[in-house]
Amino acid sequence: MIFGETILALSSGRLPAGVAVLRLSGPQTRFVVETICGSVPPPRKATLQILRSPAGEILDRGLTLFFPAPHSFTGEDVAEFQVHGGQAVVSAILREVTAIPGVRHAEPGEFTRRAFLNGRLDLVQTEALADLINADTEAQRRFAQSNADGAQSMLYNGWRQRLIHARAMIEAEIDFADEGDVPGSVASAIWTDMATLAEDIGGHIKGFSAAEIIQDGFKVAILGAPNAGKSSLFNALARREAAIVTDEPGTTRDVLEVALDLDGLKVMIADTAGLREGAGKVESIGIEKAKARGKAADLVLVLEDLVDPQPIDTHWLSVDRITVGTKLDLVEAHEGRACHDFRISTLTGAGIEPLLNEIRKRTEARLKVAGDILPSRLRHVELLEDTLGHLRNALSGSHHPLEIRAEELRMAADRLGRITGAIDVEDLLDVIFAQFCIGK
Ligand SMILES: Nc1nc2c(ncn2[C@@H]2O[C@H](COP(=O)(O)OP(=O)(O)OP(=O)(O)O)[C@@H](O)[C@H]2O)c(=O)[nH]1
Ligand SMILES: [Mg+2]
Repeated sequence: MIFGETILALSSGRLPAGVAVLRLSGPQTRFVVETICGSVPPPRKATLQILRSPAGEILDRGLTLFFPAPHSFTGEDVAEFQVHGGQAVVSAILREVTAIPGVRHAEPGEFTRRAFLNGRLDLVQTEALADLINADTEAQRRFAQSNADGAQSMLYNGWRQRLIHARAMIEAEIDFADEGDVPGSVASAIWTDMATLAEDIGGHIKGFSAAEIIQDGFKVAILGAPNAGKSSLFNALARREAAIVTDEPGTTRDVLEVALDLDGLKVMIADTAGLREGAGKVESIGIEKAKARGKAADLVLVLEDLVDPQPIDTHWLSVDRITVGTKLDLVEAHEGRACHDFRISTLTGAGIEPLLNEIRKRTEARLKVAGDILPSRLRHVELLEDTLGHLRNALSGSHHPLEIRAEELRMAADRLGRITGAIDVEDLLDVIFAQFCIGK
């Protein structure tokens, strides 16, 4: 696809920086490089050049890289300028280059959008690229990396081919039914394969919860009676004074949250208001929020003061939980109710490491049950569910004419094709590319 306009943006991070990378893509690229740098360097060879404004004023000295179409990120002629990462240097280059007719500033995600429209990447890969750029933890990075490489796309393309093949065979059966050319056993093999596929898709959809844990974090909520030591544990885990701690019951009113990186896994810890009856207006709102957070969590830590135990009612909670006895430093090690899974002291640090290990183990356990390739967006899950719905209609419709069952297979393949963008997705593009920053 040929775009009329050439686009330019700062593709590297915040200025000032040691080096800034400006990226240019489109039909005017050669002309711009010639104008600014005097000549176009050999393809893909970093070349030291002086960058000048069209009027001849020196802008900076830097490395120029030229990637001729179609072997570039966008599939168009692309150039990159690696220049000194000063605000004024970059502003001057942006200003001078966009003053050249046919060149303008790029919109967010526009380079990637061109790459997609030129078939350099499919939609799932572009989404994975956005995830890779936003990845904070090692697990997020690995997950995004494998999807950007095409693992997820390959899975869907393989499934789509199977659906298309099945439909072709079923239609052949319709066409040649009279001639008896397509033996019934072929059709039955096809339906067996489709039943397997339906199971695979169903299992894959279930893996989305693991993808959510990788991407959004394993959600841990700290619950307990007022003064149980929730905020103290929260601060110990956050390794900073993130929450106010006082000896007054009812200190915490809102839900506070910190993200932890436990050996490359993202874990979200929430501190909550102490649960008790007869609280005032503000505190009651806090308690409702605490309960809601508990219900939405993957794991709840139920804290209880070992010195002054005030058990809380948790019958409304159906989430995995760990009971934690607190303020261990105030009791003799053998004292206190021995019914807690863990006993900690935030004062001495006793028991905190084992508790963290347990949280990490539980997070890993939730990820292990899922396969290697997971749907990475709700968008994928919705389309996979549609696909599965049509596939199941085709499978269960043995009392329907074959034409109708073949049509269900076609719709299933169509829905799957919309995930990677093999099937018309014009309406989706704005949503997807809005996830990117400028220069990507
Ligand atoms: N000795 C000792 N005191 C602790 C420990 N953990 C918390 N405390 C004290 O217990 C009191 C309550 O601690 P917080 O962490 O604010 O308790 P909380 O559960 O967040 O209380 P609310 O927000 O009011 O529900 C404070 O005075 C803390 O200093 C501990 O491990 N050892
Ligand atoms: Mg608190």
